[in-house]
Amino acid sequence: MPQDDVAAPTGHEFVVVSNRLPVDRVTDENGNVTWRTSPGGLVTAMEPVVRDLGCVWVGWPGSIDEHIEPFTVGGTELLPVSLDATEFAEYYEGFSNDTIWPLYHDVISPPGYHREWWDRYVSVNQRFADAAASVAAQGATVWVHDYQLQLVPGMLRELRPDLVIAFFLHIPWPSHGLFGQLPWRRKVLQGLLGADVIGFQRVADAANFRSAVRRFVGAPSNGNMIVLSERPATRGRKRLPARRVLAQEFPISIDAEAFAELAASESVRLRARQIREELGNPEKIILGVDRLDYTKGIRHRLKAFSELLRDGEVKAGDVTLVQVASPSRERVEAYQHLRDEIEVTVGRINGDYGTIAHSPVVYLHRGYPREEMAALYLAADVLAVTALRDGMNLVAKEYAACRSDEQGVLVLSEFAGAADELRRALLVNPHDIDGMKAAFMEALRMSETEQRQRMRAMRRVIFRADVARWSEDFLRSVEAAAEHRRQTGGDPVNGEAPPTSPIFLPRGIDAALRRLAAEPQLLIACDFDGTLAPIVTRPEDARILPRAEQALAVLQDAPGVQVALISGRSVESLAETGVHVDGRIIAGSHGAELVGLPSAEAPVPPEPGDAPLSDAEPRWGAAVAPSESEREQLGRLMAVLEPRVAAVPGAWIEEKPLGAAVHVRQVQDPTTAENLLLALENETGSTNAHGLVVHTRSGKSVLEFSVREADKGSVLRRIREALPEGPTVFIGDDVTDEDALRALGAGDLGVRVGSADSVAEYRVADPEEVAALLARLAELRTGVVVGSEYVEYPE
Ligand code: GDG
Repeated sequence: MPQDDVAAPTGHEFVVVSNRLPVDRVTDENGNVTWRTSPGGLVTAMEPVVRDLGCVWVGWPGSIDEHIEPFTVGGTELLPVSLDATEFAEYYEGFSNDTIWPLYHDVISPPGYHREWWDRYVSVNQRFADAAASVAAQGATVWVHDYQLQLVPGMLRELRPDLVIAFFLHIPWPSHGLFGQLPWRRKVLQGLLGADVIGFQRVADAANFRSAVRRFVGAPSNGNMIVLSERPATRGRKRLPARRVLAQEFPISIDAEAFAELAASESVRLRARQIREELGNPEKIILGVDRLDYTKGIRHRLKAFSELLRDGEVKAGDVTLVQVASPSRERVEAYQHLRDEIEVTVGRINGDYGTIAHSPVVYLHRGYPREEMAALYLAADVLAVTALRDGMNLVAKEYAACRSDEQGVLVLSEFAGAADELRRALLVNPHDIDGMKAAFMEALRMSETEQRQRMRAMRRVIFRADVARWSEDFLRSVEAAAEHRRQTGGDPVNGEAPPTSPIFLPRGIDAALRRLAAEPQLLIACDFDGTLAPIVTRPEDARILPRAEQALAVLQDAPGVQVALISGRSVESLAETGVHVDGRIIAGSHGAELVGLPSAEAPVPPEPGDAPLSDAEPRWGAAVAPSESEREQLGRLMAVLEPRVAAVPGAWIEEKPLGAAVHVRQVQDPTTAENLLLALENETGSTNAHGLVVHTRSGKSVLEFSVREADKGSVLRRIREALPEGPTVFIGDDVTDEDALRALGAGDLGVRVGSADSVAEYRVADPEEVAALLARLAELRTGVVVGSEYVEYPE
């Protein structure tokens, strides 16, 4: 077996380890050897990171049975790890691509379990670990990539406990039912758990992993943090202290700017026009770009397309499907079958539905330079990503990044990680052929305006969450893990005060918050009393919880986020509590008052202690000032309320610009309080003798009267209409908040505080939990950690 030269580059602070080095060898006709960057998901994603950080990259150079000295390409030092023919067949083609790949992609193809493959996987992983250990400086960070090297973190920890070890899995993690098939499941988990941080593409992947760890290793997790107990020294193995391992999703992305620039170049645009011409100027082009892999759903896509041709919904010449299928794993049997199957299908479709002038499917089994890919993206009216399972799918993101003209439709499988972020794609279940056909037709017929709206929203997501942001987020977590180790020696118990009173948020809400945090535009609307501020006896004593205020302040400063307070209180009374109103939309008196809408004329926000509102001087503009008849009604209302309320000790009237509220919280006897409210309701009801036309609403120990019809639902709708399109979070605790909760739609998030009946999807117990929820959202949106309380999300 050839010996690797692992001695050359030494003492690196940052080491990347992946199966394949990010370069391909090119030999020209004179026999000169050069290296050029190789295509592929991992390489595309890591290239900008490596370019910015500088590092040594450990990996296999792509040739068999050859020893290659370390070399440098574009400032990155490359340390080749050799593989011989048996290792290539058993470690790479066998265990990696014929066991783990199909198993982790939900056994779309049956995985093979062979003990000799496993043995080879172990020995090759050890070689990678040895190579990385030999070039890493004391305390360096080593970032290991992907499913071929799952044992490397554990091996590195044994060799070099000083290292900070990170692992990122580019492919999905299966449910524990499937993962449990693997005969070496515990060893794989233990290998991965050598890392300090394990990154996954999707929330569900990370959750599946933690669940497998609980089940097969017995290690519990606290939220995203897995807690490993100490491993005592045993024969031949040293003691490993108790540690914690972060297992969390970090959805990978692309260098969106670079793709946009490439697509904007004159040569690429010209080439896009040429492509259309070369295809005979069809009305519409559907494009597929995939490695030729059974996970990508190419067969399902072809089936849907061929049925559309059969049904006469599309015609050769009008619509062309261009399928780029880059060669992949060609010696693995399942891939050979797939290729045969696809090529037969393409031939059949073209034979059945083609004409002399037009083939409905243009199938290209080769790789192309990036410029050509960008030109294809520009030429395509529809991009079809119909993967049956896909960690992320960068092609989907690249397409949107290239489309600065905001045209083009993305048909995207819900089983690709990208579907978590690109919610404005036409999402499809690729197993549902009829559904996919309908989506293709919708895409082909979509108006330019709708294409623009959808594409613009997707581009915002991609440009904000680009690959730089991905690596920053990941490396920030790695740095936090390193800092924790420095401070505590890694011990999760000694180093850190255990959380005293963990705050639990409802199951599933964290995933919803992550999704919302990634939206370009977001409205966060909250009720005040009982939601942001604990209920107190005297309404003037109510104060927003500091943590909630801090979280709202952070959110409000984040681009694309709008904060709104929607309260039953008058705006004036809300301002008197000291809650910040600057830069926020404030709906008072259940929406009868509305200030701070971005399009409205800038109102003067009230300051606590300002003179109270007077009829003669309406400070809130026309939206609030009562009309002549409303003023008259207000007079009648007070004439009815005042004597009756004055007769009940503890009851009092809160005057509002457009109504009044009668509070009975301080009335000693609940029956007296209830009787007063009942009497008032009768006196002001529809058949009252006072000529009153008022709207009443009862809340907690309060009955509200308004001379103008308003409810929190209508005002929430009004606020949404005035803002750019995006989802809404609404949180409220009272029965009057149900109107707002009912105004929410798909993609929004409704949270009810307390245990009363509600249409809300989620529930939290009290304002403390609301504060924790907002803090979590602020952290996800901005990275700013608000408050130090520990928040736990039970699964
Ligand atoms: C794995 C996971 C995850 C393809 N053909 C050509 C070419 N490509 C480029 C694409 C894209 C990349 O390769 C493919 O990335 P995908 O994400 O679509 O898929 P996988 O290769 O399966 O990648 C995947 C990814 O890792 C990253 O974590 O998203 O889920 O399976 O960038 O543009 N590039 C060029 N010529 C080609 O012919 N130049």
